[in-house]
Amino acid sequence: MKQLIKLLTFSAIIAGLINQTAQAQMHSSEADHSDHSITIIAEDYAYQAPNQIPSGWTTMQFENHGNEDHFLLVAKVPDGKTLEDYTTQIVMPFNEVWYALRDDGLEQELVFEKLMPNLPEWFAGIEFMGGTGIVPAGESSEITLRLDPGTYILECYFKNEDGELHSVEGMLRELTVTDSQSDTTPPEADINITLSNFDMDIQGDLKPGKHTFSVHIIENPEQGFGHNVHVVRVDEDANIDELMRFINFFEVDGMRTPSPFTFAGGMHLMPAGATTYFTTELKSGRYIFLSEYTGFLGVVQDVTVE
Ligand SMILES: [Cu+2]
Repeated sequence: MKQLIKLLTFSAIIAGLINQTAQAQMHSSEADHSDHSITIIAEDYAYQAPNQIPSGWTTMQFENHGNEDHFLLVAKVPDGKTLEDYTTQIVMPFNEVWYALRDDGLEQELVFEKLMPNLPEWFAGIEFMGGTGIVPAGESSEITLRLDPGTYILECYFKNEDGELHSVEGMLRELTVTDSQSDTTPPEADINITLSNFDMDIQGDLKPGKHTFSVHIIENPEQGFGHNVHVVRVDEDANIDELMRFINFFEVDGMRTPSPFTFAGGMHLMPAGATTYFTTELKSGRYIFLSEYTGFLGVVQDVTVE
């Protein structure tokens, strides 16, 4: 019976995808106008998502149907590069370095020295365009990004209990953004987060309820990878040093199942100069807003929602 339900759910997803593709084709043959919203489902370990979407602003409803935390990182690869290139030339060298950390005691300070010679030149041409923060099992997250035409990779590199990367286990998918233009406009934000290399500024009324956050990165050439934001719901006596350790991918038990923290929204790595949006529901209590690449593992805003 369980198997049947699983199968039925799967067929429903496929039917939904076919429907979405048909609609997208219809729109592009009509007048290239569409209000564009898509659903991306995370499972242990795969994404269900459309194969192509129009360019412009896209709202992504991300649903975690798995039993572990997952996230979505949206990476634009240089023209001509494919999912296979990304897997073999980018993910695999990262995975090798990860294994060296996990199994051979490689020191974190030596990670880039070991990694960089194994990455292709085109690694520098990858643009991380945003994505969700970490989304707990059974939860969902809504983000809005502006995407130009091109080839994109969807990726989750959270680790399972055995310390295998979700990406290597199957959470990698190609998404084509077509020349057709979406008419979607960005949402109206009531909270504005501005990130620079060493600061996070949060403007707005952080009261309980649903909020749409804008995230803007101030143009600054120093941080090549971009910036991100994690929203984490914590207890009064939470150990913030432990949280900062957990969010560090290079820690052996960092970003790994079982997650000891409750993530509640955010925005994945995005480029300087860009603005993105995420919607999340806040309850009353204490939250940590952190940016792991801002100030190089360390910008933290400790806020009370009341
Ligand atoms: Cu995952």
